[in-house]
Amino acid sequence: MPIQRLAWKFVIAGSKGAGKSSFISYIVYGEPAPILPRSLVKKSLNREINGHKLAVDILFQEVDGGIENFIPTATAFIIVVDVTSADSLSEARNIIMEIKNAKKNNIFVIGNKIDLKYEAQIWIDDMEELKNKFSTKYYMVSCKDGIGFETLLEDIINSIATKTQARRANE
Ligand SMILES: Nc1nc2c(ncn2[C@@H]2O[C@H](COP(=O)(O)OP(=O)(O)OP(=O)(O)O)[C@@H](O)[C@H]2O)c(=O)[nH]1
Ligand SMILES: [Mg+2]
Repeated sequence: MPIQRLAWKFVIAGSKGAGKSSFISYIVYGEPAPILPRSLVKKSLNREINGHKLAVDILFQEVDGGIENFIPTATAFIIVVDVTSADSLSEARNIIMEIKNAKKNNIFVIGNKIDLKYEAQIWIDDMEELKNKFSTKYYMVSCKDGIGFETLLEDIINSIATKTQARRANE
């Protein structure tokens, strides 16, 4: 079976201090080590999805400020929300609307800092609202203690690969 080689760019956006760098660090290195303030990191993976062998290079690009220049080339958008900040949710909503206006999909919302749940201003209901309105998937995580990362990347990869395969099958 031939191996399909794919290169994906994941754009990581969200409010200041929401945990974008920590999220990338956790996904790529398995620990919340502080990395470069504006991260650009690659992770290579081999997977078999729906009977297809894939070799995927994922480039994680942290975006600070306007997302518009990053929309055309992104494969997926990961919007990090700090659950202790209501403003962080408003900012996420604006970013999602901008992506949707550009007719792009593959948007994943990350509710981060759930270790601070007693200080949370945002919870599952708010994430469900985004999901219903914008068809976004969401995950609740803590980049501090690693909760919620068990199947997160696999789930995102599966979701994108399955959509890509379905699209190719229709071509
Ligand atoms: N308690 C807690 N703190 C977190 C968590 N994730 C990130 N932080 C802290 O939040 C602060 C901001 O984290 P960063 O990963 O730098 O966030 P960022 O979105 O990249 O920030 P900017 O690039 O400055 O916008 C740091 O002090 C982190 O240690 C978490 O899950 N729980
Ligand atoms: Mg950062």
